[in-house]
Amino acid sequence: MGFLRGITALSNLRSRLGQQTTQLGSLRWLQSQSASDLDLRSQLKDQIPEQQERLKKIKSEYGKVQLGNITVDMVLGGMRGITGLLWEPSLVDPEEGIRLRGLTLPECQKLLPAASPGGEPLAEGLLWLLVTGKVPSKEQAVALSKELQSRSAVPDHVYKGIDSLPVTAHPMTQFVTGVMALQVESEFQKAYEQGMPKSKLWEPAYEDCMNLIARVPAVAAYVYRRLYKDGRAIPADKSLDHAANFSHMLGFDDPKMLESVRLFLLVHSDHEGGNVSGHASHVVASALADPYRAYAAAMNGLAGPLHGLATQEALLWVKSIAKEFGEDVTTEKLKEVVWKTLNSGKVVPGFGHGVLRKTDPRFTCQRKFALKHIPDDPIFQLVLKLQEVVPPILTSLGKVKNPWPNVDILSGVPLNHFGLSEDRYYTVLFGVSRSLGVSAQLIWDRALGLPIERPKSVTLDWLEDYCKKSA
Ligand code: CMX
Repeated sequence: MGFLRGITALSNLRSRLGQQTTQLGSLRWLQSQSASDLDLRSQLKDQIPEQQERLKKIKSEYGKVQLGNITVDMVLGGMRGITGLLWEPSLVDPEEGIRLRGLTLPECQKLLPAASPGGEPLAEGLLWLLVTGKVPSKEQAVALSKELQSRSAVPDHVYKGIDSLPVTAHPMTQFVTGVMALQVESEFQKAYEQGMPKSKLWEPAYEDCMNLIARVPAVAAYVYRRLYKDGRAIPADKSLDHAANFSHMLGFDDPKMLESVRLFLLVHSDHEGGNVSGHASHVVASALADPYRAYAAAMNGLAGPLHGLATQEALLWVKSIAKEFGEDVTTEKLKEVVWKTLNSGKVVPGFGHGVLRKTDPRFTCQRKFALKHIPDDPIFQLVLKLQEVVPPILTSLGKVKNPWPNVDILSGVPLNHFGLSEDRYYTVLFGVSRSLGVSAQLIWDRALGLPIERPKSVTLDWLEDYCKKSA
């Protein structure tokens, strides 16, 4: 025993001595390092310029190198031109623009049931079209309206969740918080947990999507009333259609405002699947996350300034021009403003597009509406001038593929005219509209049993090696 204890004591001493030597070594090594060597951020900052140059070089020297059916340009260029998603409710042609289930926007306006003869389509009819591909009768649209109303009650905890945020939180943050609070009632999640087979999952997906569409207007209206009005929610009016009731809950009952909201829901409802919000919802749902989670993901993408936040940015921008230079600002002054925006490193909001190569038909559709209902609105007049001034300037940059106006430069103008003037709220309106298209696809995702999405990614090292070998 004594011998054994002696051996243990010796080995403990050796290991303590060893530790001390190592600690001394570490200390010396530490002393030899500069503060920036030990700081992750500084290390990263040093690496970035080199990697940026590397990326540029790969693009310029090897952009056209093929990787199977695609090119290096496509891998590095936000996957432009890669057909990689199935999306049923709509399709965007670069020259012609959007078709909702094969119908152009003017065709939708002509064929879908309206609240009054010749008026803008009912959102319920539009939803029917997006889900089934068929133009509904007025009776079918009214029946769907009743179905949505029967699903529209929002649990109190949703409002409490929103109330827990500071009022300074962006309206989209408050809206998405409300959407995630709605998620606790997901039928899809329950059904999955209970072992529902994949082939039947479209049914709870349908339940969630319809509940979501029915409830988001009240959630959105609550955010609006909390931020900009007296904080008291306006109860739903069951005699109104989906869009008109949304307008009513926001606090606007002018018949022309109701028409503006119906048009807004139409033009923003869907834009095929590759845009950030559509794509985000699709990929999240592909993991069999429920429709609330998928829609919330879409909304977080929509809140980016290059996508749906452009609605807010465009209105803010045009109004700031009107404020600074007056409504009858000269063309020369407008050119200066556009250059100033560009030179400050910003994009010109409401112009350009990732897929379209012509003026956005959603812009044209709203222009027609504005000419009919608010022809003398000064902000509308200013947008018409910008429509002339901006494209030649963007073209002169030599890199912009589409210098023409998109949906966002005009979509806020009629609503602004009728009193909804809070620019920062506009992306929430866009989000309520998108619930229609995104949900229609989420139902089909599950009905068609689409698989989990898993595109391949590569590293810069891999890409460079591959390009060099190919060259
Ligand atoms: N103002 C300034 N520069 C623009 C521009 C604009 N309106 N549109 C494109 N460009 C620039 C791009 O930033 C890009 O510059 P870099 O190469 O220096 O990065 C270059 O022109 C090429 O871009 P592109 O291929 O023509 O367009 P992208 O597909 O890259 O981007 C979009 C498309 C919409 C993000 C871009 O046109 C843009 O930023 N527009 C303004 C924001 C906007 O209105 N977004 C809403 C779009 C509709 C929607 O999703 O709701």
